Amino acid sequence: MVGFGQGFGEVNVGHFYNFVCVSIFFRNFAVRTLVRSTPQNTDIVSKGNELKPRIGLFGRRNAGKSSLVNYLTGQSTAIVSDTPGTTTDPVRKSMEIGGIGPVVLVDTAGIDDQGDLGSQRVEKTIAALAEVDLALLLFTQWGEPEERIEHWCNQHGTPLLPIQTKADLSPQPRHDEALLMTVKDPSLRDTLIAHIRLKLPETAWRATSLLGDIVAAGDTVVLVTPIDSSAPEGRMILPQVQVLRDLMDLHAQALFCQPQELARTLASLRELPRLVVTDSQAFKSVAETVPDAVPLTSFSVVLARQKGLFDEYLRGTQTIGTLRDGDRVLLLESCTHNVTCEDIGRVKLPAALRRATGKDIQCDIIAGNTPLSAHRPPLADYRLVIQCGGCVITRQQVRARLLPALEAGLPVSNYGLALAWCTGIFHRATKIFKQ
Ligand SMILES: Nc1nc2c(ncn2[C@@H]2O[C@H](COP(=O)(O)OP(=O)(O)OP(=O)(O)O)[C@@H](O)[C@H]2O)c(=O)[nH]1
Ligand SMILES: [Mg+2]
Repeated sequence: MVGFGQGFGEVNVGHFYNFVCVSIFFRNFAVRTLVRSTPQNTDIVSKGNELKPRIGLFGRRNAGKSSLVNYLTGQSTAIVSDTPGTTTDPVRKSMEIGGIGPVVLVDTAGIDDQGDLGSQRVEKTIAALAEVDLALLLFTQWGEPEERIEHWCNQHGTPLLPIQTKADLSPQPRHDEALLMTVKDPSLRDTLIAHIRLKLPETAWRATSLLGDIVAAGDTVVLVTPIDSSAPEGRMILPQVQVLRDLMDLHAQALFCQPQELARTLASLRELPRLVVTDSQAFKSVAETVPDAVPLTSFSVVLARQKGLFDEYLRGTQTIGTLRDGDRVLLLESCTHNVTCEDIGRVKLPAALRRATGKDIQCDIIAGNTPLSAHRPPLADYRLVIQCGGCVITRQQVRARLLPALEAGLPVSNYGLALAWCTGIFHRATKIFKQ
């Protein structure tokens, strides 16, 4: 009897499991067809970390998050154990997804962790949630913790893929839209990848042109870059390289020069350039040389448009004109190593703000990933938040970084736009992008 009962049970579960997998197969046939019809991005062969979309794995402790990272990457990168709370800090692992390119998987600590340390881990998990382009929500049972993540994603517009894990143990679906998964079945990997491909927004992985709406094939663009003591040895900095590459993709002509050679460079052209892009620090002298008829902007402004919340920046920057004595401004710097940024954030921008406003303004700076919630004084004490160009982070990470400020109703700006305001060229530097 016992044997029959066990066998009967296994057969039933097995049939149901097979039925579920077949349903998934047919459901995903449509997915595959759709995925195949999306444009192939074969020209992207490698990306820096700042361009790789982030896919986060969230769920309760023991939901199978680390197992799924290993399943997806085909490597035993993440520690897997049946002890709840094995993963403590977010762990990042790169992998390649066909048709998309490299992505970063972010394995996180369980969202149901408890105690003092546990709640600190949950805080880190929520911070990771804010910076991902797609959240995979893993669960074996659906309840309050899952609804909390779902609600957060709905509120912040983060795409969510619910995944019911350990379907080999319990294949009964517990959520209408969830994908049934088990790491015991290697054949489900393609289905999972197809769903990820479908859910990951194209804006997260397809690099958008920086100047494609302004510059056409055959146009000439002059790029002004001072080579001074803050310029790195023997190379150009990333924003300059990015703009150059964009212009080459657009089949435009790019002409580099230093500020002192700008007049000669312009005079050597048979017709006026379509655009001049300059380093922010040289903006003032460059603006005096470039004729009014030629649109002028800065590398930082070009990058702010691609990476940041440009409309919010345009509005927020005007707050500089209303700053009063004693007001505090918070500067956010995403890298902790770039000497040029340190120079701007710690010295040039605070000095420029004081000079431009004639007010005694107190500037504080946060470098790296320190959560804004942990910063003292609290956000409410600030009149304005100014974010750096974010050249080492993704667009979603810039958004995540500024989210607490936006939620607190604080105006936000950007290094390039704030410097442009302080040197009196804000309107000129942004005019071309408002037309
Ligand atoms: N049967 C079965 N077991 C699984 C599956 N996925 C994970 N497990 C097991 O579930 C346990 C927990 O897996 P982990 O991947 O460590 O879970 P986690 O969500 O990373 O857990 P924390 O790091 O503690 O939050 C381990 O014993 C895994 O072997 C699955 O699909 N089927
Ligand atoms: Mg884990």
